[in-house]
Amino acid sequence: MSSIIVSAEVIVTSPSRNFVTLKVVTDDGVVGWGDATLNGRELAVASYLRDHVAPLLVGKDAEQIEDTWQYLYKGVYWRRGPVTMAAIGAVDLALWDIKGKMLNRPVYQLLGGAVRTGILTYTHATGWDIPELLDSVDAKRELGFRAVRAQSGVPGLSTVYGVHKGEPEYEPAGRGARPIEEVWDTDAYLNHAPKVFNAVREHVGPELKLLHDAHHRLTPIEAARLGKDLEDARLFWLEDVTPAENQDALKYVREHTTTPLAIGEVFNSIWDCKDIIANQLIDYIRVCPMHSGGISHTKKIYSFAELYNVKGGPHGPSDVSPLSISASLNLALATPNFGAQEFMGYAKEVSDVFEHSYTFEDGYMHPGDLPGLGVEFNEEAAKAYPYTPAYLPVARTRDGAMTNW
Ligand code: CS2
Ligand code: MG
Repeated sequence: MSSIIVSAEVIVTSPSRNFVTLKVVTDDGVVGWGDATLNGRELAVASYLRDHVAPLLVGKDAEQIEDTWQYLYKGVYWRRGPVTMAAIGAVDLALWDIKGKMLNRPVYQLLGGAVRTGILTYTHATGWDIPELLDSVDAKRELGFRAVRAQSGVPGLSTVYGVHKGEPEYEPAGRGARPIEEVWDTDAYLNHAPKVFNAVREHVGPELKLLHDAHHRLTPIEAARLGKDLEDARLFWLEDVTPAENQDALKYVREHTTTPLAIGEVFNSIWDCKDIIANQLIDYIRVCPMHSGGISHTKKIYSFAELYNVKGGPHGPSDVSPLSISASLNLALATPNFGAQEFMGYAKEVSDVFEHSYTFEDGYMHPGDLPGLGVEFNEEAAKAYPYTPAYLPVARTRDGAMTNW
């Protein structure tokens, strides 16, 4: 059986939100799909793939996944970065999908097989005030989740990351030609957060795994204060307490608190992760297999993290497609050092385009046992959802200065 790539095509579609999908076809007609969605910069990755990568894939052997990865990483000179690594990630996902289909096995079986029966999965609960948040947490528990991320409104702020205003689900990217601008007030947030999480822990009892995302907004000492203030709430993890570029900052946080830390969703290569893992500055690494160079590269990050007892905790928002979720679940099933998979879920129309086989039951997900990634892209259905620009918000402090959204 030959596996020479005869075409590579990029499809941008927008069922409820924008997604970028790579379609790779071999001379035997095997089709592999890869996700290449970078929220707010989708067209940059689409062009990188369409204009610079797809022509180079034609004629290559689809079975040579690692060599193709090395070719696209070392052969570009300008290495790393979110656009480059999402493009490489999409190719990697598509080639693993093809290899699984050629061998009639799900990808996790090609990664060493399952080391667990299911993948602990967390989802998002949100509320503008504490009662509304408690109702949202209860609703997620009733769905069977054993781990829930809680995000609440902050008195005095009209918008807060992670909290939606009545829309069915939280979608941060607003449609339009320019990002919306939000106001952020760290003091108000730090004063309110302990009340929120003590109330949630009081309400749910000791069993439920509680998570929270600070979304890159704190200074090191503010992060240390928040971690300390939330210790009674016994979080499963506190995420993105500080902007991840300055990893040494976490040494100060670690000195002050035992609250477990998770960082890495904006990382895109092992080089971003090396020091933060080797210096034990985090407990969970949040890389998403597509954004961090694909299954092949993320597996290397997880293996490195295993040396330091750091666990995988992959980013799984609604702004990566079901192809990425399935890639993440396949990798998680075969990874010994694993914590929890994020899964926000999708609007109904996403399933019209991405026909997936992963399942959720009693708090755990499983990728299913269809060959490859187990997700098929419906090209006809995709035509009904044309791309329109959408951007993540920007955030300013009350004095008007830019801050981290
Ligand atoms: C968030 C993301 O899910 C998370 O942990 O940090 O939803 C993030 O805000 C979005 O992926 C940005 O597009
Ligand atoms: Mg996050």
